[in-house]
Amino acid sequence: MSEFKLTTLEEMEAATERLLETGAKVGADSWQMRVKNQTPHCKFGEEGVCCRICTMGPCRITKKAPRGICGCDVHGIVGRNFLRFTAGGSATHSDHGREICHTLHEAAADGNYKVKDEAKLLRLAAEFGVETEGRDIYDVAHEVAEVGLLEYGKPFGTQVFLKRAPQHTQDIWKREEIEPRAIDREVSCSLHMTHMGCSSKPEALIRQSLRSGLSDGWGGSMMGTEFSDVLFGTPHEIETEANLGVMNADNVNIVVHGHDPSLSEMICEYADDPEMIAYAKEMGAKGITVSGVCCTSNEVAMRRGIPMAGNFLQQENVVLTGACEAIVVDVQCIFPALGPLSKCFHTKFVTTSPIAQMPESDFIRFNAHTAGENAKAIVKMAIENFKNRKPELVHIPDMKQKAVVGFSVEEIVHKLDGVTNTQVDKTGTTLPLIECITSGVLRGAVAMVGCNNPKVRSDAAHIGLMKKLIANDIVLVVSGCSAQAAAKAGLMDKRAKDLCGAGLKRVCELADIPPVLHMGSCVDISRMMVLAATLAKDSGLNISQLPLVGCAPEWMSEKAVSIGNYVVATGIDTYLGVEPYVSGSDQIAGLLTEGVRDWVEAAYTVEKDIEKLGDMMIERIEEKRAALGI
Ligand code: BF8
Ligand code: SF4
Repeated sequence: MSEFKLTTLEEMEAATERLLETGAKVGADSWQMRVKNQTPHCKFGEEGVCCRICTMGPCRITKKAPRGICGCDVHGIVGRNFLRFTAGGSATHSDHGREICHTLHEAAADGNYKVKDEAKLLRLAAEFGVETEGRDIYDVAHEVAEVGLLEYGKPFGTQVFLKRAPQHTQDIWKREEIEPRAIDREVSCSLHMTHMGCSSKPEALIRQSLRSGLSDGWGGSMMGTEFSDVLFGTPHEIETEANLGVMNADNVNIVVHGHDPSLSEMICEYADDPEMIAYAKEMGAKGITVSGVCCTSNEVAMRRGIPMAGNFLQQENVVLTGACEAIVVDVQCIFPALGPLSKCFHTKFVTTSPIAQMPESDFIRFNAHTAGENAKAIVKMAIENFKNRKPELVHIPDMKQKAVVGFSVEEIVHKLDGVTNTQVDKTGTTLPLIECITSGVLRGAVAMVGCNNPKVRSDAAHIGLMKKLIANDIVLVVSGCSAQAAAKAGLMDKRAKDLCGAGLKRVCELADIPPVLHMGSCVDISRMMVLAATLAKDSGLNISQLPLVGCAPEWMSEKAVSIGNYVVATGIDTYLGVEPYVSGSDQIAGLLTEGVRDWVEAAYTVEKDIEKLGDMMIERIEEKRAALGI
């Protein structure tokens, strides 16, 4: 085995530079160029002080003009903007979850989609009160999907998954009146509250921001995760690779991008079909390589070991390799830039969802009934496009790392079973992990998530913080583009244990895990919520007492704010490396960074200096330990 070495940021940046040279040759635009045109950014927007929710405006708050025309002050405006931002994220994650419910509702023994994890389906049926005795598994699946769909708009009560939280957390949500009722209701209510002439009181707006976030994390996203597991299998340890070097110059390269695994799962099926492989060979290629970008990539990496070509800010790079026959997208985080960019190359940019329609793309409408035909047509289209490659433009950076992924809660518990002391039966629990933490072998855990953002040197915060934390015996659970940053660097290679402190290194050896555990896509942050809930129940502590914090050092999307809100509202302190648009109101900023602690036992910390951000997380973890006397 070759010597293990992390890929450095400089190496990754040099690879990008080389690709941008190809881009310059063909007259391609890039995000690096567009950032220059867009900076400096609008200050009113950055501070969150611009309001355009009615046509008496737009109004923007300055010293000279402290109120909008309706009389709304800066705190009302900033708070409303923050709530709308959150609602956008909750809606997006949750609508993805809803699509998965529909896919499950279409599942059939002889259909495109089948039930892969029956045990999980039966557990969900019990949780949802669906009768299973003597019933066909597909009847059960359809009824579970229906109950799931009803969670979106049920008229009375609160969301069913809230019951998964420890009683203490549920009590807080009730006491603070932030229990989400129904997913769509919280999104609608957020839009209602922020309509002209409704709420302008900071506390009310931030409370609803937490509630809307919770409707996502303990509702829409959780549904997305659970039902995807039922349909496509619950992830277990699997080997894969990451970075652009996973693309293969000799093969037809299909890149899947977006979030909903329904499409990418089907593409992977057909790309593996001997008939398709034979066709690719007929067309002059040696085979077919499917790789991924963003969360769709995480989904298929976790379940099938499909390699990860890159994360958010690398999506243009896959086209710039000149070796991408098709980039096939579903929803979310897709640069509209891919349309014009693909036209500079032979690449087919295939959009598939009515939710994400873009100019200069080939639209192949994808749905559960026609999924097989659609996927086959797309794979064929890519194969037939191989001959259109311009060999002089082909350059795939020779850069990839091995990664071990697939750490669902079920898999983490399974790994922990391996280190259980046989005298007392702790199998099926998180107790071995809790013991590692109480004994101090592990200091704690950080859930690192979220995007890339040109405001931060790409991947630098993710990778830098992870290296620092593992050296301090803090284990990482990661998802989304953060997970891909880790994988690209090599931090998901089990040999990365050598970069850990002595305690974490020992744990990695005993449990046979890498120090950075890939838990999936961004909707899979719901897995982290279940893990935190399980740790709290198994230890008898409250979630807020656990030496565990959340971190999104390079975040950019509305979804990330929805996530942040539900993580904080679940009692987990959350550290951000990019400022949300709230600095214009000391009251809103104050609530988020301190005030909400009185409600939910956790709050946000924002720090752009990444070194400091890391120190603050370590400090917080140590404070929590000290409070527990461990
Ligand atoms: O949902 S981490 S850039 S890909 S928003 Fe998007 Fe951010 Fe990546 Fe996944 Ni999540
Ligand atoms: Fe201006 Fe008020 Fe209308 Fe907002 S709601 S645009 S602050 S008048």
